[in-house]
Amino acid sequence: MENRMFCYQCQEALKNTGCTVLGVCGKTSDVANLQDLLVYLLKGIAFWGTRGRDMGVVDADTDLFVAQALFATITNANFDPDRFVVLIQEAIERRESLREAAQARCHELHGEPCTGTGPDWASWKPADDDLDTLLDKAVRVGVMADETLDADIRSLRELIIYGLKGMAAYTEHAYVLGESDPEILSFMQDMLEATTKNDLTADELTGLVLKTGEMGLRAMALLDKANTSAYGHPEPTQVYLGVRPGPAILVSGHDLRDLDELLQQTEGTGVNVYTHSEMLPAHAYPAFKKYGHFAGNYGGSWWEQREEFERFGGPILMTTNCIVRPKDNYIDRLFTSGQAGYPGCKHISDREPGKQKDFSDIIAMARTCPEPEPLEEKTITTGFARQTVMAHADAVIDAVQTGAIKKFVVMGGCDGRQKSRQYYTDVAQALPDDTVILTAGCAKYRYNKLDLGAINGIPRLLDAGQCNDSYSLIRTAQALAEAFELNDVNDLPIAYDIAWYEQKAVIVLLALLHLGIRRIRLGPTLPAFLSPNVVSVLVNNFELKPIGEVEEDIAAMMVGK
Ligand code: SF4
Ligand code: SF3
Repeated sequence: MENRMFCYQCQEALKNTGCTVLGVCGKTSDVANLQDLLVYLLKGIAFWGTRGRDMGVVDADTDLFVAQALFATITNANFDPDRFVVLIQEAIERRESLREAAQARCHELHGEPCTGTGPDWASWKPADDDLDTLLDKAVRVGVMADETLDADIRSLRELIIYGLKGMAAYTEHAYVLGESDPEILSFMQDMLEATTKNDLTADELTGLVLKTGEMGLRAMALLDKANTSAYGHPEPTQVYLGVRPGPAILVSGHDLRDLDELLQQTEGTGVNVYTHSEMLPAHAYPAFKKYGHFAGNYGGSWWEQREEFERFGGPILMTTNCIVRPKDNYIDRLFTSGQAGYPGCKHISDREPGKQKDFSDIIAMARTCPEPEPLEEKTITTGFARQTVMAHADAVIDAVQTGAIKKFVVMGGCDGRQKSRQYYTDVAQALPDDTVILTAGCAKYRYNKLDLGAINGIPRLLDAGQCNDSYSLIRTAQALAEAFELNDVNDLPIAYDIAWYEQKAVIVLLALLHLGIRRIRLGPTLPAFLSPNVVSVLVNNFELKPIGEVEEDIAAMMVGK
């Protein structure tokens, strides 16, 4: 069939090659193409933004806009073509005003009018407001637009762009909570610009990939600071998975400020609030524990939502990814906020300065809906972020020194639909009793309901939180290396068996590579966007490897391979 789109940014890319007609995720070809056009125009903003910055022209709002727009293109966040049309229009307006400012400054500095238009992405404008005009352009600017481009260069450019998308998501979450870092934002434009440079070699681009990892780590640190400053340090917390009587709202995604404001607005209303998927770790933050109506976590991983949302009965708020195509019988109960979007779902407007988002429609709907149907009666534990683990450092170090803990296995990342992800459940179950699993992100739903026991009071599964809380795992590893007086984190008794799905996992992976972490197992498949030569570089320099058979992988990890 004719290619109507091309996207290979996530782990579920069709046949591990690319989606060409419709996304496996449900993304239509129009949305995929509009996302390509948006990224193309962001490169145009970067063209003028990087040049303007060199001359002292800075547009902080546009710098943040680039992050927000990149965030909107991550897998399973926004499926709404209308929202992408608006973002495209805004990108063009912002690019033009940056261009004018940069050219005016250039004129001032050099005394001559500066009228260059730059390349197509820095100057293209649609002839009219028609969607078809945008789509006509969009199909000519995507990942495969230049068929003659060297496969390794394309691979490295896309690796950088997908890393930036993950970084953008974390950065935007931090900004929402009032933490800022202009260097992260300017780096995004430097890298977008770098992906347009034909004179950069594969080696140079590989260097930029690792720099992207370095900046990704900084974005995760910024978000960690934002979350812990606003809501305190996560504490080990038992989260109830059942339901209680009363109307309810389900909150999913990663945006803690949305949850915070929703909890405030539902307090005293008789409406309970439950978390879903990546929002589960919110229960561990001290600031949210005061809410008696913060009732528990409902359901499992993102990809199981179609049945669970049906059974939940009440309204559901998706604050970010992962949205799955909703069933007709709950689409009118599905709301989106922030960069998330789905056609036919009501989108909650962004907050006005000094005000909260207005969740009154969701709350009013909750009162008219049936109570949630129970799914399971159980509790699970979360909240083992860096401060908690370090508070018990003596016990952890002692357990390692006495041999009670032989190995930590980092199994963080994303979950997904593919059956082969059963591997992670099997590994968690088959790991020897003297191992401890460190996790973060929604990958944990493959094993967080298993009873894995404890070692000297230390649970064998330590969940640090959301995918961005991989930062906590990194800090924990660094602190252990210090405690054991090791210069190299690779000498720690830690193995990495990571699951990826979308672009936030890409930036976490790049952050680990930047830190020089070797012998990472990555699954369930290696990214389709990595060319064979790029895979070879990662294998040769970092001993990165695909997951294999459960028993063999465990045996290898136990001996540090
Ligand atoms: Fe396919 Fe993933 Fe792209 Fe969706 S995000 S279109 S599933 S590669
Ligand atoms: Fe999961 Fe979508 Fe990535 Fe934040 S909710 S980790 S996949």
